[in-house]
Amino acid sequence: MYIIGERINGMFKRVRAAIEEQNKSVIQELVRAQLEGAANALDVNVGPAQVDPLEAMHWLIDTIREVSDVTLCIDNPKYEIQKEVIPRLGPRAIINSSKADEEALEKFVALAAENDARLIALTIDKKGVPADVERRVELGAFIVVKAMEGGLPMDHLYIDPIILPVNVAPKQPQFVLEALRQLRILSDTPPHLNLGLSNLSQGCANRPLINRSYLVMAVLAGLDAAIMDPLDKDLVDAMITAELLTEKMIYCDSYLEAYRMTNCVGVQDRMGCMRR
Ligand code: THG
Repeated sequence: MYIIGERINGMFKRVRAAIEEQNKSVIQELVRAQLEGAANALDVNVGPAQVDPLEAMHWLIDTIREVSDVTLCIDNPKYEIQKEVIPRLGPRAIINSSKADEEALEKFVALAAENDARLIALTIDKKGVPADVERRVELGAFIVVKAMEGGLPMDHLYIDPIILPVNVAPKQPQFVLEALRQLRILSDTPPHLNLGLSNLSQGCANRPLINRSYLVMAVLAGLDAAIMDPLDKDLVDAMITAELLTEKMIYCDSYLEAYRMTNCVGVQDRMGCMRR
């Protein structure tokens, strides 16, 4: 699983305040903690902070870069912002995200291809998030075609079938699992599949348990990337165990530590190895 840490998001009150007050230490502590957790990349989202969004994005990136060269996932739907930021980040940066309409996809695919960046594309069209499996898969197929036409390698494409809160949309978690199964067999080299996991439990009790239970099911359905909370050790352990049980790794008594040793940036940093 490619873990994109969700914590640097203005949706969280502390982060919002840090952005508004330009308090670097709050952000830099979240970088350190998420890399110590199991993050492979960090999502960066200005959220509802009362500031210029482009300036705030630059400030967040500069603040993160003072302490780490970890891969960043720029979470903003506006092309104008992505086009300013992505060329400065170097290869493997992640554009999060494009909707699945022709105009948006052509622009975002070109931006990703030109900069050797990766793209998360949502199965959302002008009518919003589909209520069913079929439309999600149809939009997924459209995204794959547009990526191929624009010269973006499948390995750089992440399709996100959008998970919604289970308390208001009780059928959607099952529909998204089925969409993942079908999206995985869309093309010979399949696109990666991503979810913003915490959406699922917004406004619910037992949030960690709901997220953890669903992540295990989603791994079985083919999910291989998630924007999620890398500070939640139980969540990460459940994900690693789901990967063990679907034979993505071989069992050994210390499989949890073995996964972290080989897959996690924080551990690699501590060991003085290359960061990804
Ligand atoms: N797909 C893609 N990108 C995404 C999402 C997605 N980016 C944003 C979001 N969804 C994923 N990130 C989060 C981050 C935080 C929360 C949910 C999803 C969250 N925040 C608390 C809340 O709303 O209750 C904040 C409150 C607080 O604790 O201060 O749950 O789906 N591609």
